[in-house]
Amino acid sequence: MSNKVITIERHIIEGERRHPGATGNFSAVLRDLTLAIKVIWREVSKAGLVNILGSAGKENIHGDAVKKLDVFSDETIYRAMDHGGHLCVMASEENEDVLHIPDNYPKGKYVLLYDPLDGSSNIDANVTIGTIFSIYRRVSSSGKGTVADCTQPGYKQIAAGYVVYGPSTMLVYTTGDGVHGFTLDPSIGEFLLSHENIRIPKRGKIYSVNEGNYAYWGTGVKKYIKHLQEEDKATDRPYSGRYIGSLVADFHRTLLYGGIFLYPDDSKHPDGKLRLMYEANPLAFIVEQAGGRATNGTRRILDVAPVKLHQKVPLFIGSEEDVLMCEQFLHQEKEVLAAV
Ligand code: P6P
Repeated sequence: MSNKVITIERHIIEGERRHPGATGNFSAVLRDLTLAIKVIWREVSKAGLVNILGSAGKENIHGDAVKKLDVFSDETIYRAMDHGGHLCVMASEENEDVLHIPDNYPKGKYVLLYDPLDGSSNIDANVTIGTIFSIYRRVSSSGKGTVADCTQPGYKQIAAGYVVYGPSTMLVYTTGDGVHGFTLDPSIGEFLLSHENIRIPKRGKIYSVNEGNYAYWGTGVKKYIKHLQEEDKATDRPYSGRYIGSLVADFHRTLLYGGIFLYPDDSKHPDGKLRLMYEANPLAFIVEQAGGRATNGTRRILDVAPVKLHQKVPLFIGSEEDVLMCEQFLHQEKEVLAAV
């Protein structure tokens, strides 16, 4: 007997039914977002054919060359979400300021933050890229949403998810009730439940970091990576190194296979490179819901108090035992520095 065919729409609605007093608005937000993701998938999956590759001739606020697919994805999500009446404001990694809901549309009680197409530097090489999103309840009382609505600490998230546009396209999300993965069936254009209640292994055998930054690393990170590379059968080392350079792809592999992904702060990236609101917080919510751990080296990612919309944060994320081991090396470095 084959497994039940459960679409993401059905999963969302059934999940909401388990929350007494749920209004259905939240389900509508996720459903609208899923439609936008299917539209992005359609363009990403034919990117090499319709010559929409190449730079849009613009730079985003971080100075990265913006690819046309980035722009398309950013606009697709905004247009899919601006009229539903469930959001009071949005914020995108590609836009410096918050994105207001047009005056002619009603404002709702939710906030959507998104990275429309993460890993975009890989687009022309046909390497896996992704979309990341976070949903919060508004903190402002009514009307237009504010920057404060978009800079809440990560533990306030009510949902988070990502899409990985790879050999198959998968959508992974949590609403605080476990982590669930859906694989897109292109023949019917539906995301079908394929990975129910994903749990990250307590420890893995893969580390994922850009070793090209070795010269900039602190001694704690250097000693930790060297530790993983040493042979020691008693502690199942050495680990394998895997780095795609596309956060969603590196994180998705870490979530399913275990291990650790790290983008540390270093002398070239004093605050790390990844963004707290658009990357670290949603993935931290997901990894904790799957039994893993995420820290900036000194504090749980979800407890970091945001000070600005696009702030960067060091990220150490993955299997609980691997992240705890990494933290030991980081703390030893701080103790040595403090003793000097
Ligand atoms: P580096 C892609 O541009 C990105 O934002 C993430 O997807 C990825 O993890 C990281 O940057 C890669 O950065 O410095 O290793 O090329």
